[in-house]
Amino acid sequence: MAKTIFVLNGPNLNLLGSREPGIYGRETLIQIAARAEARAKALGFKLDFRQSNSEAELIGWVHAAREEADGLIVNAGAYTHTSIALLDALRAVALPVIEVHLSNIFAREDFRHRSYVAPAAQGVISGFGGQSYELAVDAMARLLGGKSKTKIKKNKK
Ligand code: CA2
Repeated sequence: MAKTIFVLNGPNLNLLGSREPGIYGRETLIQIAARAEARAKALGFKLDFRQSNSEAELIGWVHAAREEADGLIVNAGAYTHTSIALLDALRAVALPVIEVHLSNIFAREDFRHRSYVAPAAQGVISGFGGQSYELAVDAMARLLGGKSKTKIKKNKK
């Protein structure tokens, strides 16, 4: 059976495509999800793509991932910069976590440079717009041992 990757999206990401195209691009979250799902399918994984404006709901999904998922890709939106509760939840779930952002948070305001999610993550992908999610799927597939694992052929001497 295909391994499942939860992709959790935080507050206001449901507004993508409608405002702030200069920062976040013109794609909607639904379009981003479709591209990421196609990438996951090609690599033999299943995505469960979710968005919530509620910190409590996001934490509930992290808890549920313990039973229902093999890895987590998280764009916590502004909770990235505020939520110790989300950090604690991500640390408690013994699954690989990849933090993802549409924008390059390090090229923006100082308050966005700090991520409370990052200490719980294997890595952070930030600044590639909707493509950040596809890159995160690639990275997660490698962590989980999917089809994208690089095979090095040794030459017989
Ligand atoms: O770059 C990212 O992915 C962010 O996680 C997006 C968050 C922001 O608070 C983080 O610092 C970086 C904001 C998402 C809000 O998205 C909007 C989209 C359209 C209109 C208004 C907000």
